[in-house]
Order: sequence, then structure tokens, then C-alpha cells
Amino acid sequence: MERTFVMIKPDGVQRNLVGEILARYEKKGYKLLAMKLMRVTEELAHQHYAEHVGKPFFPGLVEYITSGPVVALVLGGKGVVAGVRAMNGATNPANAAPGTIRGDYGIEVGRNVVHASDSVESAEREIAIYFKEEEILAYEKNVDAWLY
Ligand code: FUP
Repeated sequence: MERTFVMIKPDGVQRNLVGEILARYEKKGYKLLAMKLMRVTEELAHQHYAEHVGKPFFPGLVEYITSGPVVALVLGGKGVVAGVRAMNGATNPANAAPGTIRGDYGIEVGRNVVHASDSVESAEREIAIYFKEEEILAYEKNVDAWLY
């Protein structure tokens, strides 16, 4: 099953948007394969955003992403990498369509609420930064069996 790495960034946690954002991914049909509330250290931030080291916005990005707890997720499903990127909306919330997470909840590019991997390759790279393979669960879902 295709997998992607998603993060609800510190502003999402502080603004009480965790449940709302998770609900969107769940209702779409993506499967929650791993989840943890954690802090991003400076070292993790450098690994995650290695491609942005040296850019003018990098110090601010590290300060932001390390500023408070985040929710790290692995989601699975057909086309989940592109699907979650579409649900999140454009990187800059100013350009993100209404109905997307950033379009509905964000204003500033430096406070854009969520992260999601941009390709299958970067998803596998980012999943490995944040999760051990044993923290990622494989399981079947059967609503009826849990209702009765
Ligand atoms: P995305 O793939 O949507 O996470 O976007 P990028 O990899 O281009 O950027 C990573 C993060 O850097 C964004 F979430 C926000 C931040 N950023 C800025 O703060 N300013 C910029 O000009 C570009 C990106």
C-alpha cells in the first residue's frame, strides 16, 4: 500500500486543529498506519528539511517546527501521496484553495499548519526519519465486527 508522511505542525496542535485535520484524512478513506505526538529536535529538523538548508527562510522554519509538539503520522492508501498534498493545499496558505486544510485554516507560509511528503521517494525517506518500522502497523478494518 502506498504510504505518506504527514505532520500536523506546532500551530495546528496549539490551535486545537488535530482532531479536525485527522478527521479529514480518516473520512477520505486513508488508513492511519502510525501516529505520535512528539517534539521535532533541531537535528530532526535539519534532516527533514535538508533540501532547504542555507535558504533565507530556513532558520525561521527550524524555529517554527521545533517550537512545540507536533503530530507525526503515516497514512496509507491508493494515491495517498498526491491525495494528501491535494487535501493540504498550496504551500502558501494565501494561494491555497478554500476547502483545503491550508486554505481553510492558514494565513502565513511560515505557519502553514501541515506537512505532507511530495513524492513516494520522499515519503519513504521522511517516514524513516520519524518512525521505526515496528511503529508502523498493518491491520484490517471491519466496522461491523467492532460495533456488535
Ligand atoms: P511543502 O512541500 O509544501 O512542505 O513546501 P516546501 O518544501 O517548499 O517548504 C517547506 C516549508 O518551508 C513550508 F512548509 C513552509 C516553509 N517555507 C517558508 O517558510 N517560506 C518559503 O518561501 C518557502 C517555504
